[in-house]
Amino acid sequence: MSARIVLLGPPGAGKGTQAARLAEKLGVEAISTGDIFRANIKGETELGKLVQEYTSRGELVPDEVTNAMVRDKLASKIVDGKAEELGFILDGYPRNVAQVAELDAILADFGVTLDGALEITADNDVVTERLLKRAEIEGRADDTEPVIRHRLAVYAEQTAPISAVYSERGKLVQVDGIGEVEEVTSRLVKALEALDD
Ligand code: B4P
Repeated sequence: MSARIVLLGPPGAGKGTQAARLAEKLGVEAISTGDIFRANIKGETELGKLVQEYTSRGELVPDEVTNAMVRDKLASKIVDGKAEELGFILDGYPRNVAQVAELDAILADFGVTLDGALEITADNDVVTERLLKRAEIEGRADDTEPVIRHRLAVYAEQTAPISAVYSERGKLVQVDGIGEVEEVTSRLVKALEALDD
């Protein structure tokens, strides 16, 4: 099975939910840039102070900050210099074309390649409903209606185009994100097998 995977899809498509499930199945770590930012904001670290204004507005954090953080995180996962054994599910990264190029560069520096990209699809009405429901439970600062609308616009403008990049490389499989969580996981596992072929 593939073990170096990026998970794409709009906010609320289920990336975080599915990344954790897939990572467990594959025995690799799920790395969520959103989770790392939120942990830093909560811990009031320098990074947290720097990114809070962007995440709370639903803007992308500047590339130089995100790229450096992802490079460090992936490098820290290499055990005994054996980069070929590095496995991950990246959730929320890359999020624009420049980040795709940086991920290519990071992996090239490590001497490894990406197995592929899985894109979870879901329309704006469904994801908005899910995020508003999450707002009632978790109260995330970026799950308010105006910020969700802005996140979806940022997604359409900056993130959606990267699917075409992976598709041109023959590295993209799209998966319907509508349905029960377990059902979506089964579709993703099948999609992983398709990437392996
Ligand atoms: P993220 O944390 O990545 O937020 P997200 O896109 O909203 O996805 P999330 O993982 O939370 O939601 P999910 O779809 O799993 O990013 C937050 C912010 O961080 C960004 O706006 C940006 O500012 C910054 N950031 C992150 N990465 C960055 C990068 N690379 N570059 C620059 N900035 C970056 O789930 C949503 C809800 O749906 C959950 O409540 C879940 O329970 C529910 N759900 C999931 N699957 C479901 C299903 N099948 N049915 C019903 N509900 C479901």
